[in-house]
Amino acid sequence: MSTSSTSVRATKLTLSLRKVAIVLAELDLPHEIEDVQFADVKKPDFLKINPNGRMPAIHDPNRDLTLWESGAIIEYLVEVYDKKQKLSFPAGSNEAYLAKQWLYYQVSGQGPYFGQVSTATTILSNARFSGAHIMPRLSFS
Ligand SMILES: N[C@@H](CCC(=O)N[C@@H](CS)C(=O)NCC(=O)O)C(=O)O
Repeated sequence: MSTSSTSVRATKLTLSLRKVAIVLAELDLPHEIEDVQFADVKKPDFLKINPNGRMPAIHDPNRDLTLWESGAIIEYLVEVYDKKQKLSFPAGSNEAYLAKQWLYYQVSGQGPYFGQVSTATTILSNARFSGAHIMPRLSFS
């Protein structure tokens, strides 16, 4: 079966994109990555793709399906394209539920915490360069 190229929209820097890109590469699925800037994800063009204004999002022309949320994207790619179970396990097996457990842990716990650290680090380092004081100062007399 020939597979048309899936388009992935996300800035190349984000961890959420890397997870999806790794799955696409491991499954040998042709794809192209459209480099979306952070500044653009809350604009109307991107909100038409993901009303939550976050990346990554994919469009799979083979099924005319647009999807967002990295966990949903990964589950979709694996269920539809990992027929030889290179990255997945038989549906209903204990291993399949354990894999799901780790996926949910990553998207609901580890991912957001790492995101907060990355955002805070960026804000703090920008503030240091600009000389701005973004942290409230306490003074005692
Ligand atoms: N739960 C979402 C999180 C997506 C997310 O937070 N993406 C970040 C980049 S890693 C983003 O689009 N940030 C832009 C913004 O929030 O304005 C997923 O796993 O896809």
